[in-house]
Amino acid sequence: MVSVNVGGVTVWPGWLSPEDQAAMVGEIREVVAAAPLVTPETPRGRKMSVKMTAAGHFGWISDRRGYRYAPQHPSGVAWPPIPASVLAVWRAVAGVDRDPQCCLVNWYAEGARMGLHQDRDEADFAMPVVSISLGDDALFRVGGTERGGKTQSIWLKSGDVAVLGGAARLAYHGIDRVRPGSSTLLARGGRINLTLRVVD
Ligand code: MD6
Ligand code: FE
Repeated sequence: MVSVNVGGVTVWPGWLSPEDQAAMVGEIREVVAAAPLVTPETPRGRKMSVKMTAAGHFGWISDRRGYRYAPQHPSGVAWPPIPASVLAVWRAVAGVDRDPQCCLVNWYAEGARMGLHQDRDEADFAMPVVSISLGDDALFRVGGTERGGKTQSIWLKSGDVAVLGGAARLAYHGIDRVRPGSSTLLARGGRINLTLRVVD
Protein backbone atom coordinates (compact mmCIF):
# COMPACT_ATOMS: atom_id res chain seq x y z
CA MET A 1 0.00 0.00 0.00
CA VAL A 2 1.28 3.49 -0.89
CA SER A 3 0.91 6.50 1.39
CA VAL A 4 0.68 10.18 0.49
CA ASN A 5 2.34 12.95 2.53
CA VAL A 6 0.27 16.10 2.87
CA GLY A 7 1.96 18.78 4.94
CA GLY A 8 3.58 16.10 7.12
CA VAL A 9 0.34 14.16 7.56
CA THR A 10 0.56 10.59 6.25
CA VAL A 11 -2.57 9.52 4.36
CA TRP A 12 -3.19 5.90 3.42
CA PRO A 13 -5.80 6.00 0.63
CA GLY A 14 -8.15 3.04 0.63
CA TRP A 15 -6.67 1.44 3.74
CA LEU A 16 -10.02 -0.24 4.44
CA SER A 17 -11.79 -2.35 1.83
CA PRO A 18 -15.49 -1.64 1.19
CA GLU A 19 -16.35 -4.78 3.19
CA ASP A 20 -14.19 -3.66 6.13
CA GLN A 21 -15.77 -0.20 5.98
CA ALA A 22 -19.28 -1.66 6.14
CA ALA A 23 -18.33 -3.86 9.10
CA MET A 24 -16.80 -0.89 10.90
CA VAL A 25 -19.95 1.20 10.35
CA GLY A 26 -21.92 -1.62 12.01
CA GLU A 27 -19.63 -1.45 15.04
CA ILE A 28 -19.92 2.36 15.16
CA ARG A 29 -23.72 2.07 15.10
CA GLU A 30 -23.43 -0.01 18.29
CA VAL A 31 -21.25 2.68 19.87
CA VAL A 32 -23.83 5.33 18.95
CA ALA A 33 -26.65 3.17 20.36
CA ALA A 34 -24.85 3.00 23.72
CA ALA A 35 -23.53 6.59 23.71
CA PRO A 36 -25.80 8.77 21.55
CA LEU A 37 -24.46 11.51 19.30
CA VAL A 38 -24.60 14.98 20.83
CA THR A 39 -24.21 18.44 19.30
CA PRO A 40 -21.35 19.98 21.27
CA GLU A 41 -21.38 23.63 22.21
CA THR A 42 -18.19 25.64 22.23
CA PRO A 43 -17.22 27.40 25.46
CA ARG A 44 -18.45 30.60 23.76
CA GLY A 45 -21.89 29.07 23.30
CA ARG A 46 -21.86 28.27 19.59
CA LYS A 47 -23.19 24.92 18.44
CA MET A 48 -20.71 22.84 16.45
CA SER A 49 -22.01 21.59 13.09
CA VAL A 50 -20.74 18.04 13.66
CA LYS A 51 -22.36 15.65 16.10
CA MET A 52 -20.05 13.70 18.40
CA THR A 53 -19.74 10.72 20.63
CA ALA A 54 -16.83 8.50 21.66
CA ALA A 55 -15.61 5.07 22.66
CA GLY A 56 -12.81 4.06 25.00
CA HIS A 57 -11.67 5.11 28.47
CA PHE A 58 -12.20 8.76 27.61
CA GLY A 59 -14.40 10.81 25.35
CA TRP A 60 -13.65 14.36 24.29
CA ILE A 61 -16.44 16.75 25.13
CA SER A 62 -17.07 20.45 24.69
CA ASP A 63 -19.64 22.55 26.50
CA ARG A 64 -19.94 25.94 28.17
CA ARG A 65 -17.43 24.81 30.80
CA GLY A 66 -14.73 24.20 28.15
CA TYR A 67 -13.10 21.38 26.22
CA ARG A 68 -11.87 18.30 28.00
CA TYR A 69 -11.55 14.55 28.09
CA ALA A 70 -14.24 12.99 30.26
CA PRO A 71 -14.65 9.43 31.55
CA GLN A 72 -18.39 9.42 30.81
CA HIS A 73 -20.87 10.46 28.17
CA PRO A 74 -22.81 13.62 29.17
CA SER A 75 -25.75 11.30 30.06
CA GLY A 76 -23.59 9.66 32.73
CA VAL A 77 -23.09 6.30 30.99
CA ALA A 78 -19.58 4.95 30.52
CA TRP A 79 -18.22 5.20 26.98
CA PRO A 80 -18.49 1.86 25.17
CA PRO A 81 -15.27 0.02 24.29
CA ILE A 82 -13.32 0.88 21.14
CA PRO A 83 -14.38 -1.63 18.45
CA ALA A 84 -11.80 -4.29 17.59
CA SER A 85 -11.71 -3.33 13.91
CA VAL A 86 -10.84 0.25 14.86
CA LEU A 87 -8.10 -0.83 17.31
CA ALA A 88 -6.62 -2.96 14.53
CA VAL A 89 -6.14 0.12 12.33
CA TRP A 90 -4.31 1.94 15.13
CA ARG A 91 -2.03 -1.04 15.78
CA ALA A 92 -1.15 -1.24 12.08
CA VAL A 93 -0.34 2.43 11.47
CA ALA A 94 0.40 4.26 14.74
CA GLY A 95 3.91 2.89 15.28
CA VAL A 96 3.78 3.18 19.06
CA ASP A 97 3.45 0.55 21.77
CA ARG A 98 0.41 2.02 23.53
CA ASP A 99 -3.21 1.49 22.52
CA PRO A 100 -5.57 4.43 22.07
CA GLN A 101 -7.69 5.52 25.04
CA CYS A 102 -10.21 7.52 23.04
CA CYS A 103 -11.98 6.96 19.75
CA LEU A 104 -13.78 10.20 19.00
CA VAL A 105 -16.71 9.77 16.58
CA ASN A 106 -17.57 12.84 14.48
CA TRP A 107 -20.70 12.72 12.35
CA TYR A 108 -21.08 15.16 9.45
CA ALA A 109 -24.44 15.75 7.83
CA GLU A 110 -24.61 17.82 4.66
CA GLY A 111 -23.18 21.27 5.35
CA ALA A 112 -21.22 20.29 8.46
CA ARG A 113 -17.60 21.36 8.69
CA MET A 114 -14.81 21.63 11.20
CA GLY A 115 -12.75 24.78 11.58
CA LEU A 116 -8.96 24.75 11.67
CA HIS A 117 -7.75 23.52 15.03
CA GLN A 118 -4.91 21.74 16.77
CA ASP A 119 -5.44 18.53 18.73
CA ARG A 120 -3.63 19.48 21.93
CA ASP A 121 -5.69 18.25 24.85
CA GLU A 122 -3.60 15.07 25.14
CA ALA A 123 -0.67 14.69 27.56
CA ASP A 124 1.96 13.18 25.24
CA PHE A 125 2.45 14.64 21.77
CA ALA A 126 4.88 11.80 20.94
CA MET A 127 1.69 9.74 20.52
CA PRO A 128 0.10 10.25 17.08
CA VAL A 129 -3.54 10.86 16.28
CA VAL A 130 -4.96 8.38 13.77
CA SER A 131 -8.04 9.27 11.75
CA ILE A 132 -10.38 7.01 9.76
CA SER A 133 -12.84 8.40 7.18
CA LEU A 134 -16.13 6.65 6.35
CA GLY A 135 -18.87 7.80 3.98
CA ASP A 136 -18.86 10.96 1.88
CA ASP A 137 -15.63 12.59 0.69
CA ALA A 138 -14.31 15.46 2.80
CA LEU A 139 -11.92 18.28 1.96
CA PHE A 140 -9.22 18.11 4.65
CA ARG A 141 -6.99 21.15 5.09
CA VAL A 142 -3.59 20.94 6.82
CA GLY A 143 -1.33 23.82 7.81
CA GLY A 144 1.66 24.25 10.05
CA THR A 145 1.89 24.57 13.81
CA GLU A 146 1.12 28.31 13.75
CA ARG A 147 -2.30 29.70 12.95
CA GLY A 148 -2.42 31.67 9.72
CA GLY A 149 0.35 29.86 7.84
CA LYS A 150 0.21 28.17 4.45
CA THR A 151 -2.14 25.22 4.10
CA GLN A 152 -2.58 22.26 1.75
CA SER A 153 -5.75 20.32 1.06
CA ILE A 154 -6.66 16.75 0.17
CA TRP A 155 -9.98 15.02 -0.35
CA LEU A 156 -10.30 12.22 2.21
CA LYS A 157 -12.41 9.35 0.91
CA SER A 158 -14.20 6.52 2.60
CA GLY A 159 -11.69 3.97 3.86
CA ASP A 160 -8.77 6.41 3.98
CA VAL A 161 -6.61 6.54 7.10
CA ALA A 162 -4.58 9.62 8.10
CA VAL A 163 -1.85 9.83 10.74
CA LEU A 164 -0.89 13.10 12.45
CA GLY A 165 2.47 12.31 14.00
CA GLY A 166 5.96 13.68 14.39
CA ALA A 167 6.28 17.31 13.35
CA ALA A 168 2.69 17.26 12.08
CA ARG A 169 1.23 16.15 15.41
CA LEU A 170 0.38 19.74 16.30
CA ALA A 171 -0.44 20.91 12.77
CA TYR A 172 -3.58 22.98 12.33
CA HIS A 173 -6.18 21.00 10.38
CA GLY A 174 -9.87 21.00 9.62
CA ILE A 175 -12.64 19.95 7.25
CA ASP A 176 -13.80 22.66 4.82
CA ARG A 177 -16.69 20.71 3.36
CA VAL A 178 -18.19 17.32 2.67
CA ARG A 179 -19.31 16.29 -0.83
CA PRO A 180 -22.90 15.00 -0.54
CA GLY A 181 -23.69 11.79 -2.38
CA SER A 182 -20.04 10.90 -3.05
CA SER A 183 -20.22 7.56 -1.20
CA THR A 184 -22.87 4.87 -0.92
CA LEU A 185 -21.50 3.47 2.35
CA LEU A 186 -24.01 5.21 4.62
CA ALA A 187 -27.62 4.64 3.54
CA ARG A 188 -28.68 8.16 4.50
CA GLY A 189 -25.45 9.83 3.38
CA GLY A 190 -23.08 11.90 5.46
CA ARG A 191 -19.62 11.22 6.80
CA ILE A 192 -18.20 9.59 9.89
CA ASN A 193 -14.70 10.43 11.07
CA LEU A 194 -13.03 8.43 13.82
CA THR A 195 -9.99 9.86 15.59
CA LEU A 196 -7.93 7.69 17.90
CA ARG A 197 -5.75 9.14 20.63
CA VAL A 198 -3.69 8.27 23.67
CA VAL A 199 -4.95 10.73 26.26
CA ASP A 200 -2.88 10.61 29.46
C1 MD6 B 1 -12.19 15.01 10.37
N1 MD6 B 1 -10.33 15.32 11.75
O1 MD6 B 1 -11.50 14.37 9.58
C2 MD6 B 1 -11.58 15.86 11.43
N2 MD6 B 1 -7.75 15.41 14.14
O2 MD6 B 1 -13.41 15.00 10.33
C3 MD6 B 1 -9.59 15.79 12.74
O3 MD6 B 1 -9.91 16.74 13.40
C4 MD6 B 1 -8.33 15.11 13.00
O4 MD6 B 1 -8.32 13.92 10.94
C5 MD6 B 1 -6.59 14.84 14.44
C6 MD6 B 1 -5.97 13.95 13.60
C7 MD6 B 1 -6.55 13.62 12.42
C8 MD6 B 1 -7.76 14.21 12.08
FE1 FE C 1 -8.45 17.23 14.93
